[in-house]
Amino acid sequence: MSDTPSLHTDESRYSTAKLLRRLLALAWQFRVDCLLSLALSIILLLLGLVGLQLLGTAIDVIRHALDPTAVPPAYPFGWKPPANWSPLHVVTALSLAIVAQAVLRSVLTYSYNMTTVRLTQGKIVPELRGKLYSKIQRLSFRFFEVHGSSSIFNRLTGDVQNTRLFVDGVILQGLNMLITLAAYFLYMWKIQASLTLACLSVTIPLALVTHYYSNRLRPGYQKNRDLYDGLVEVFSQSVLGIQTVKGFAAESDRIKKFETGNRAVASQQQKIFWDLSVFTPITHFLSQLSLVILFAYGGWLYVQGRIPLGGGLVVFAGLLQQFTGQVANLSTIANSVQQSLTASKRVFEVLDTPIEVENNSNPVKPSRLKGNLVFDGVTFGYVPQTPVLKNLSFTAQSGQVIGIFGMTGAGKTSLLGLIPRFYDPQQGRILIDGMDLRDLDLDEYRRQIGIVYQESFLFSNTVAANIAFGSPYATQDQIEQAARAASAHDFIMALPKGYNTVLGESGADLSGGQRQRLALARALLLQPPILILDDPTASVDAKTEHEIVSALRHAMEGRTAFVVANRLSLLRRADRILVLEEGRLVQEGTHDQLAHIHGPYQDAAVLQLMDLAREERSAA
Ligand code: DCP
Ligand code: MG
Repeated sequence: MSDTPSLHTDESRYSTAKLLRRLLALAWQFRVDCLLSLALSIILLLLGLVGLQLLGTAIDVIRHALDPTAVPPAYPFGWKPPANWSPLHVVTALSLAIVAQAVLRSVLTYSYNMTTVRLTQGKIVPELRGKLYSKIQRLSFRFFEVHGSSSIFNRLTGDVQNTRLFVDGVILQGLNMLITLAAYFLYMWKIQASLTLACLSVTIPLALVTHYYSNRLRPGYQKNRDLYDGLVEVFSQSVLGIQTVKGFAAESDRIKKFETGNRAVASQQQKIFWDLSVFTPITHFLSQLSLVILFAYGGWLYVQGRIPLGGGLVVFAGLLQQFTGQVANLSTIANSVQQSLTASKRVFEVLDTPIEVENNSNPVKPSRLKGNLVFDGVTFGYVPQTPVLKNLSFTAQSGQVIGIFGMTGAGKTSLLGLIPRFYDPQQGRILIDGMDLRDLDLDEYRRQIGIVYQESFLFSNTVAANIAFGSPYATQDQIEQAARAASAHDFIMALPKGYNTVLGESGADLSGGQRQRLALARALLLQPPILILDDPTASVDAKTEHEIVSALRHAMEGRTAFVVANRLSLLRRADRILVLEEGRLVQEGTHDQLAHIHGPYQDAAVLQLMDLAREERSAA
């Protein structure tokens, strides 16, 4: 299973105290809804107490009717039944009041549930999810290099849900519990003080046990989330890479891998449940114990004549049972505390990740650029200690086509990535029309760059929408013009619905060359002064290559273009070719110049020419 590395090695940033403070701040943000929900639960509590009191009174009325020597009933709320009512009338009236109380409680319970759901699912979750999503969209590439997509998905879904659990499952439930316990305690104390203390003595071990298990559960939850990330990763990669999986007949391998992960998650889950299944019976046992104390000690008090056997004792038993029930609820709350702490750490980690490439405080919004680009002593590495581009300096004039040539891993894609400022170099600077890239408004600047990657991502949408991805306001005419310039118009018209054909996931129903031409149309629609092409013909056949190259010839006119290519067909048209070797610029010149100088370019040229000659000979 792959371990997901943590974004922040600085664990002190996520100490329990700090997490709690941030979670409380989250709840404070929704204080009005929280108060409303809390108010409803207090009303429910009071109604419940009224119901119990009415029940106690009814019992005393019946007892008194059967045995006039028994204690006379004490009526609640200063109410007294009219003198002409028989006990039957009184009991009937009390019963009706109890029913009314129950009906009112049902209605209020409904609105309590609705209020809480509206707060959690209607407000907190969408807010957190939205924040997380926009943060993830803005984060720099490094974040995605460190994190698996599954870990990101899980944070956006499950962890957001468990973070909000802190508000309803911990704060609201916890406050509700405290208030309820206080009210019950006072009520019981009023009925019989020493009996209350005796019965409630079990809450101390109950609280201790809860504390112990709460601490024990947390690392388990954390581990569980990490394992689950790994499992989802195996799954999502198998789906995304299904072609490779099938091509290499690796299905049974993947299934085995999934099974291992599946079992790991299951046994981890079981460990948590095992802890829980020991914990829950202990708490139940302790709450039952309090009832035993009630009967033993209460019976003794009755024999001593210190407590009457009547409605009061029934009310007491009812209160006690609800009291210990609430204390046992502590386990649920403790569980929620741990779950929400684990989840919120994973959510906050993302929210706290610094955006590495960002606008400075006062960015310049460039007008249309000319496209004079200068690399000035640029050194860059994905990890600062291992540079992949070393002290690179060159100049590209507006309108020039710059070819970039080099072995695989030489740093070509990395060089291209610095131009739209996907990364910042560790040393040196990059200037466009004399301005440092770091001073420009990122979005405005990037909109002036058209990019075609080695492999292009197409969205599951229509052809037209894919071409217009970077220019949502483009007209149909403009889209077609861009498609023509990219030699894509003809094959698009041959698709079942032309420009309105919906592409399968990741453009699976197009050929490699067709996808590249759509990507080129997408880049050209921006009318960018700067065009970046990362080996656009790497994965196409010679005929398609020829088509793309002739499309590109038009496309590059009037733009500063950077073209990575290994085939000479594209490079020979460049105004200048940069030859990279292990991140260093080792040669620079036109095709004709470089072809006559001993070096890596000449070697490649000779090899390709020999291949060509051999092909021609075997064809003849
Ligand atoms: N590299 C890295 N992290 C990344 C991308 C690349 O550490 N996210 C490393 C791998 C290589 C070096 O940087 O050692 C240069 O990688 P490039 O992708 O820039 O190499 P090329 O584009 O030249 O190679 P190719 O022709 O295969 O595309
Ligand atoms: Mg590359």
